Amino acid sequence: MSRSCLVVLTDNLYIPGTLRLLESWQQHNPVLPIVALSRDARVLEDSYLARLASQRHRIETNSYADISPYKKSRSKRHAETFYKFEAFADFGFERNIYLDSDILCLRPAPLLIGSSPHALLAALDTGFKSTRGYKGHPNEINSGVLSIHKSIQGPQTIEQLKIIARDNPGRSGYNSGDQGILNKWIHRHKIDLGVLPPEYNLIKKDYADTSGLTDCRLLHYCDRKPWFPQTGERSKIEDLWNTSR
Ligand SMILES: [Mn+2]
Repeated sequence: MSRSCLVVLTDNLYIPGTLRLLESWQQHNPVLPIVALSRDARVLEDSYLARLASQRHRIETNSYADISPYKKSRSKRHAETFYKFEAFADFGFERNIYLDSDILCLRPAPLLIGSSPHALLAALDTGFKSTRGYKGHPNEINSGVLSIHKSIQGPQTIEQLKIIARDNPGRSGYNSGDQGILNKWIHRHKIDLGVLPPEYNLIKKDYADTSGLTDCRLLHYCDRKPWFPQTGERSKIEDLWNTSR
């Protein structure tokens, strides 16, 4: 029995990223049981995903219906951002290693695979900028890479996150979406956080900036997604998504 599982959250827009992430992970790391989560039953039927995943769970979206994330947002996708809370469910493993589908694994990630004394592992969000409405916390984490210990898995955590999302969903920028809620939750519930080095979640908003790639383990495509149709030149960083096999 493996002590950790890999958890991914996907839908019909992100499935190309999910599959590429899993392929790249397996290229550099020991094989781990994969848990795939989606609100969309058809996506969970994807033959490649079905072959890879040892557990597939359809997200019960009714329990999120009363959480309205962005008052002014036009983005439907963002309304689903809170489904990431489901990565905190208990799937029967000591640690859930959650990875965003817009991440590409370039090198081994031993700190995610080994054991850790901390309840939660995450890297800091290097792009974080506080606003008038949201000052953030001393350690503002990025929610794209998480290692979640059994002690904080289960319905109680998911309910704590939903409560914050209902009462204090945030409005814009870093104070919106799942990441803002997660940071508030870490702070409010004094979660024991271990900070991962930046190469475990190298956040790229500017794809022309190729710094940090030589020791990067997990590359996070925070701007346009490399599998989306695109006109014009692709950057070297976007090319990596296709060629680093
Ligand atoms: Mn992401």
